[in-house]
Amino acid sequence: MLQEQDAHAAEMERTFIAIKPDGVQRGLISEIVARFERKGFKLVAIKLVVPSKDFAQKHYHDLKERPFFNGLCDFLSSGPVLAMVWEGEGVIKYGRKLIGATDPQKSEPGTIRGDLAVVVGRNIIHGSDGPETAKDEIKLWFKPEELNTCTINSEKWVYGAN
Ligand code: IDP
Ligand code: MG
Repeated sequence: MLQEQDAHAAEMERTFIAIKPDGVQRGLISEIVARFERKGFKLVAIKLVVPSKDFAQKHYHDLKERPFFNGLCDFLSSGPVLAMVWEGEGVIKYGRKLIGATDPQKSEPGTIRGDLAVVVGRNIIHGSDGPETAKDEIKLWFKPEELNTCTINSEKWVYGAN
């Protein structure tokens, strides 16, 4: 049983997910949070923040050469963003699956962007694209003490270890 638990702990990962100002303004918070929650992922941190433009530029630093960078950072800092950390086995990759392709026109129906967004500049949600970015983004948006370390009882029902 201990081995099972250790294996489970080793597989655990965390990702940074944010509902951008368009998703917040459109009243899509509960719809989006519900999809991650119902899947069985664990909510580790959540807060509503209005990032400064400087902060938005830090968050999207990888894209600074792209023509849409300035508009993107203006947009991210234009209103409240729901910043979250979700935990679970495979949550980084599967979170991206739940979100769908960057361009909502190419996102499958059933995904968040496929179901709830129409254009790439207003695609309502951000999700880390890999383990390194997840680590960096969680560190940028949250202080360590904002991350919940409580055990959630439903985990044994999601993973089977108990
Ligand atoms: P991702 O959000 O799916 O990871 P990225 O390529 O990292 O996509 O781009 C970050 C964000 O920049 C996108 O979510 C979208 O809001 C915006 N973006 C990406 N490509 C374009 C574009 O061609 N025009 C306008 N905005 C774009
Ligand atoms: Mg990205």
